[in-house]
Amino acid sequence: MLRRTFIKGVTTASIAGVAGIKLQASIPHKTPSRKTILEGNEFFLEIDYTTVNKTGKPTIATTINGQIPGPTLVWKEGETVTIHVTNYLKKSSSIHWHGIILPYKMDGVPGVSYEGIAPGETFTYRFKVHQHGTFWYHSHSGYQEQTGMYGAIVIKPKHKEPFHYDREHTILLSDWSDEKPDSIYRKLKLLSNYYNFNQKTIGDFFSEVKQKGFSKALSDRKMWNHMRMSDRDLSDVTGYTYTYLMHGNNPATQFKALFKKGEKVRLRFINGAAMSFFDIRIPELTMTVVAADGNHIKPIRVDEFRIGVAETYDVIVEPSSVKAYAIFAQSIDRSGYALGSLTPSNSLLSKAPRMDNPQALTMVDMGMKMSMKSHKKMSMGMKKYRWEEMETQKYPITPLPMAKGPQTTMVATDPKYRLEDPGVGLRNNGRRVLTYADLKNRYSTIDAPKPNREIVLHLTGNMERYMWSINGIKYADAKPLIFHYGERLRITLINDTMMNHPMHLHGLWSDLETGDDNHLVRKHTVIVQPGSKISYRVTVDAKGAWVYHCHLLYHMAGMFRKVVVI
Ligand SMILES: [Cu+2]
Repeated sequence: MLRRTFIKGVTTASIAGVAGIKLQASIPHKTPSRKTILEGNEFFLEIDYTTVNKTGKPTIATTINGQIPGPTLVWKEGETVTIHVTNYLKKSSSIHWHGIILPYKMDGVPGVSYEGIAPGETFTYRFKVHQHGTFWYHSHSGYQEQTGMYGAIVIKPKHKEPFHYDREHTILLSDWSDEKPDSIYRKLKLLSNYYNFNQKTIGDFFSEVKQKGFSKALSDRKMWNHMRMSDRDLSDVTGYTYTYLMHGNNPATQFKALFKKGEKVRLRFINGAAMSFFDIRIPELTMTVVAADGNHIKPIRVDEFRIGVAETYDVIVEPSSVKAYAIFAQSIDRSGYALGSLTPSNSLLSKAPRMDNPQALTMVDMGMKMSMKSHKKMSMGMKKYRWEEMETQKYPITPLPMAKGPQTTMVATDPKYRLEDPGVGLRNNGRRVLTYADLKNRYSTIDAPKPNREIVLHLTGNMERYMWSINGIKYADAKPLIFHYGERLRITLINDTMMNHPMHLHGLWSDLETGDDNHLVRKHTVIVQPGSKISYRVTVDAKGAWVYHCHLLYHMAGMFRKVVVI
């Protein structure tokens, strides 16, 4: 199946690209700008159906200004932007500005911020830009994000940044499928591992027996069966249906980032995928990470980093040879990759390095207590990592409703903070991999009182029935979370499932506890690793109604909460 994925990208070389055939619509169109970068303080965006070709087969996409990704919007910190969005779809639509701090009515979540944008209607967003850095925007309606509705936002800073670069490129990663999202979701509901071909086979079982002996192999199997999970469940939706795109290009057409020898190049990475995490590296180059989710961090030099769905990272590289370097983004389950070239010439393309082998989840990823024996074995395998116990201080915990039942078939019995853990597939791979423990805000945490209270949220699920929830309660049955205006809240997330969940809180920053209270890194999206726990602090400084949810598109229906600030 890996082969098929690979071929999917390669055979399209001759015909790839956007075909650009417009469907007929009943409303007269004002032709939007086809520019891929729009700069200024007034923007016109059109949501429409466009035929695209990402795989060798023309397919109808939902697009913004006819492009995938939509145009990169360049704003300036301190200015007010006005954005007119017209919906030419036959269905209601919306655009949400991810990670942007703004009045809640401008946040673009249908049913919470506003009613959405009805077919044929134009909604005008207007808000002051209070921040700078790399962000993105996407539809918050149905599965429109999966079918092409996403784009990058670059906000130029008011003041000079504390690092130098000669040029920059914005690189939005995404996962494209010719299949309709409803059909993907239906298949997941029928058989949650439909797209997962890394499942162990009976042949694997016999090689395990050889390695571990029959009873150990059998008891491991029993444990996994009991959990109704497989240790190969790294992604729900894989390269079997996905073609991974780098700024709209498949691995055959390749995204190209130009450089001249001796230049420092800033790369703004955005994960705009619906379901896919990527592990990014540029073989032979060290990347200096300078920003996470738009905010400056203390620079850190790495060979590789994992980017969860909806996260952004800015890195600076200094290519020293006149040649094409591969910008290589493997999907977390190694079922495919996005590929681009950092190249001195548009005609010089890179070659993809070999993908790593898929790794199996371990007891650690299940949040289970390890016996001394297995702990020893584990720490031999991962001797670099300490699982920190960050229980420094206790804050009063506000109890929240919890439910046990069909929504929760998994439970992490011993979840740990695993900030130093690069995650499954990246442990001890011989490369210097970024972890959350490396993320320290470049500046001192401003204006940050100690939390006055804490809430604990369990990320829960039933993998077999493909149901996702928070505290065992799906969104449809849940009451809103109440935050108090002016408070400093600590949120602890415990992941009872074996998937990574990128949790996104709208309207308010998530100040992630990574070991130094004076340099809490500000994020808008926080990965909660399988079987782990993580905490952040939130200054509740924006009134209104917001949402808080897992950013994996097919998890969102259940793992979602409305937040009301009173
Ligand atoms: Cu999720």
